[in-house]
Amino acid sequence: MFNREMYNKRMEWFKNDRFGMFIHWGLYSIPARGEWIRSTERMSIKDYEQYFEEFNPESFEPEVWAKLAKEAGMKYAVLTAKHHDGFCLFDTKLTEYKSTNTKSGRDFVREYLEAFRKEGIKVGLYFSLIDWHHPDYPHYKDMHHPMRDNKEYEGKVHNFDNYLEFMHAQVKELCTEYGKLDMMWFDFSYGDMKGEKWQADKLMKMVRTYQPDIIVDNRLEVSGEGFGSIATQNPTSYSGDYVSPEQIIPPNGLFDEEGNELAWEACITMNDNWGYTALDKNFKPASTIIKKLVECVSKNGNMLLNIGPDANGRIPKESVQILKEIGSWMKYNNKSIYGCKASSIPKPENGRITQNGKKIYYHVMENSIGYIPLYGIKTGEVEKIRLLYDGTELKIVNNWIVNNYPDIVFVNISKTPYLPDSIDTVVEVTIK
Ligand code: FHN
Repeated sequence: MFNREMYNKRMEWFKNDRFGMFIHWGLYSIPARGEWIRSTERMSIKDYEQYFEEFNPESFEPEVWAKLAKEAGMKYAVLTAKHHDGFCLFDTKLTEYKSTNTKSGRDFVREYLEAFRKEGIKVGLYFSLIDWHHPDYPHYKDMHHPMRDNKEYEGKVHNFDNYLEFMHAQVKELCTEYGKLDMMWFDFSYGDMKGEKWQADKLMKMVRTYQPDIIVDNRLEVSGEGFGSIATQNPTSYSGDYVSPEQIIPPNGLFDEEGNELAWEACITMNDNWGYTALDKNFKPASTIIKKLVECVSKNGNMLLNIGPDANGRIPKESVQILKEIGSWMKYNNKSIYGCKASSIPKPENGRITQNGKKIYYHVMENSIGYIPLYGIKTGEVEKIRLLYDGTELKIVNNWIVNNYPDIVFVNISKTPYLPDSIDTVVEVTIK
């Protein structure tokens, strides 16, 4: 039975923190053509073996990653403990296909967890339900397996129960040997590979036995497509805790069947790939990402922003630059993100609104001619108005220019045609 009270309790930090770092990193960082390379290029285990032999990320310094995440204002992080290729960044006892058996000899999951916890960042692990390295994972005619159209595998029998035992035992290792985990990011269900096919009820009961407060995404039931039973009044035991839209911000936010707000987290790449992709320089400007983070919060959502470190363990310089620029904005404006949610005031034409109780944050992204209109509040409701970044008092304008519009509060935030912050100038209105 779904316990709504316990659910609300464990979701508190998630709904408060709003901004996290996704980290896709593994053997696929060497060929640098994306984390699906085995599948897209139909590589056999043997073809892919060279990367296992080579993997030795000498520049891996999780402290540097953690400091950068903190500087960017990120409050939680999720690292790929294992992606679809089956390679484990942790010292699992269940397969030899793990980082401690590479030249590096390191348990990267453990080091990541320590470094991020030290910076006060909540820690999550991504765990692929799919495993293209395991002999008992379906190969031929599977929708995604690298050998899906290789006739050599036609008719091969795979003992899926055996795979499930292995997969569950790996999740147990992560849940029992690495301290408190704040989040588990299962990825992903497809076709009939969903729900009880993963023995999801048993899996989730085990996860919650060892990590009672852990937050889990909804992908034991769905992929980036579909919401799953968390959007219904009767979630399954494995519904997960939130919806995980991928590469999209839900246009109108998300609501459950009864119209109640639904927790969600948009996972977004900085360029066009999750894993390090050397030729992909299609990075979104920091200004766009800042505006999109605000958009998520204004619709009751979170943003999980991805980095794909290279084979050496270094975060691409473009991503570093973007994170620093986001950090410069967050440093002065984070009160309009953390603890904030959608406002009942509709989106204004000059930007967006986030709200935390009696504090309404007007994110002004487009300048006006003259005074700035703050929609949805009346003069009599206002206790005070401040520019968020430096606390400057803003007086309500009362003159012949604005007097025709008594239902809108106007302020003067700049004597020049330019907004003080061209990306997003945040005006904090405290209401009575
Ligand atoms: O196939 C993966 C993909 O590589 C990546 O990990 C994303 C992140 O959300 N999830 C899957 C596709 O939905």
